[in-house]
Amino acid sequence: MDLVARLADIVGERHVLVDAEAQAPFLTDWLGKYRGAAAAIVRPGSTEEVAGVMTLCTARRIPVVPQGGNTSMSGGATPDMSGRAIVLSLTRMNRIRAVDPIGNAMTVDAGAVLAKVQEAAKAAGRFFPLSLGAEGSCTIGGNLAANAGGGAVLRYGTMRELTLGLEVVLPDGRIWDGLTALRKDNTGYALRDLFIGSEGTLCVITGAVLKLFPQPLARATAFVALRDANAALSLLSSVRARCGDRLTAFEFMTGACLSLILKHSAEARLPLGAVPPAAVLIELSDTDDELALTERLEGALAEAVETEIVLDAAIAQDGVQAKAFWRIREGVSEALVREGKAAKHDVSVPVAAMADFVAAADAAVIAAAPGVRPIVFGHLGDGNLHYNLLPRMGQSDADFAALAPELTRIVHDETCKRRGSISAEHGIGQLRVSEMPRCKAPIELDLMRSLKTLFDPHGLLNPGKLLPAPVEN
Ligand code: FAD
Ligand code: 2HG
Ligand code: ZN
Repeated sequence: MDLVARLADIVGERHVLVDAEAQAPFLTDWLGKYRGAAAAIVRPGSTEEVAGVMTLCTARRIPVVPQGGNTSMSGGATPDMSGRAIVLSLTRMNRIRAVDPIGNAMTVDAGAVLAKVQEAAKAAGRFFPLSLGAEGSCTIGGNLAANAGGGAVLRYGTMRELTLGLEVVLPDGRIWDGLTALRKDNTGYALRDLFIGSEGTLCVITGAVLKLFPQPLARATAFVALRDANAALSLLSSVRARCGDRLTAFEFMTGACLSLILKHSAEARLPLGAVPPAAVLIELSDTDDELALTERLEGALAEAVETEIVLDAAIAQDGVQAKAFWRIREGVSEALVREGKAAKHDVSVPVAAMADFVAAADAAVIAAAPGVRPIVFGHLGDGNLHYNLLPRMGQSDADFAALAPELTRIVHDETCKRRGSISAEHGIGQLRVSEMPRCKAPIELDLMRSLKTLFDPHGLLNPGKLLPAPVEN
């Protein structure tokens, strides 16, 4: 029987898409950088159906590209152009399976949309802290596969730290039910932590047990103008000393980011007068009362104004204003897309080295490509910067695309010099795969390849992503 008919037997005919128009949204990425082709888009409705699809695809040696909300920033969920692969879309599997307010845990399907998971936690009087610009469409499976970070990592950690248990399907169709909610379990190798961050190359994640936290009842949010990244680091250190764990987010943007947002969003309004050289968005949260929290933030900022670390600051007067501050920060990616095709980098370096990194990377890329426009923002408190480069004004896409690999090498060299990482949160996907041999130790690549062969001996899961093909001797 042909492949499509067999897949339809497993998931139902309606859930196997072969029509070009129906397939289109699954075959390109959010940034519009990659395009692929597929034998079918397959939309299973249960873990057993995923297992059935994997068994069939392994028997027939059909590549499988797992996909959630398709918001990857590294081309991680887009198949290649061969048309041999199927895209396995998990979005029909979107149930909240259980919420346990006493154990502070919830069990969800991998295709559940992040915003729905946050809402379900809230409805139970609890809080799920992962928060990012794509939360209205990204899924828990994608968040896990990418080990997503976002705006609250400083306080709560990345997806790996927010997860207690996993359910996965292996390429041969076996199901591992690791859906436990244990906080302590020392019974050998941490498979859960290996699968998280594996970018769809080792298994298909079908379910997860997530950690819940108390609902923060108070928030205080400020938009702060600064001279540069050095001032931002001084401010981070003093706010942290005064506010401790209440510091939830510390997000950095250069003046160039703010100008770009103002250019592309008619409704964006800066809470400060003129566009400053740099800015940070600070959020404190607590289960205590709001007045005390706001006073704490005001105190920290007043001290920083006195010592001339801060040029100007606005504190949100209510939730609506706080949301407007966040919209500015989360609008940078969209503004970048509207401006042109950026060379995207997602690096982390030790927090103390961040200002030095920005200065060195800016100088090096401008020397290599005069007029290139660094648009630098990100999660400064986590040591993670989105170091984006836009072409010089008037430069054609083709000209800039020819230059981009060299600029990427420069940015990554500055990163590695400081013992940093070339992907802090977006993953390697296909965007960074060619940089892996330059930036990862051979022993690490070797071990990763051995694991890949163990779990996926025929190399069928998400081929071409994360791991570069080995060099033949
Ligand atoms: P997809 O894009 O569908 O897939 C991502 C990767 O996971 C692919 O490799 C795919 O093969 C794999 N995958 C998906 N589902 C499964 C599964 N069930 N089993 C196995 N593998 C699977 N990321 C951050 O970390 N922090 C941010 O602040 C952030 N902000 C963003 C803002 C915007 C506007 C956008 C568009 C993206 C942002 N991202 C951010 C990037 C992205 O990582 C997240 O949006 C999200 O984690 C991806 O989830 P998804 O469901 O869309 O996954
Ligand atoms: C963010 O922090 C996202 O807003 C997207 O991780 C970053 O567009 C980017 O480079
Ligand atoms: Zn980010």
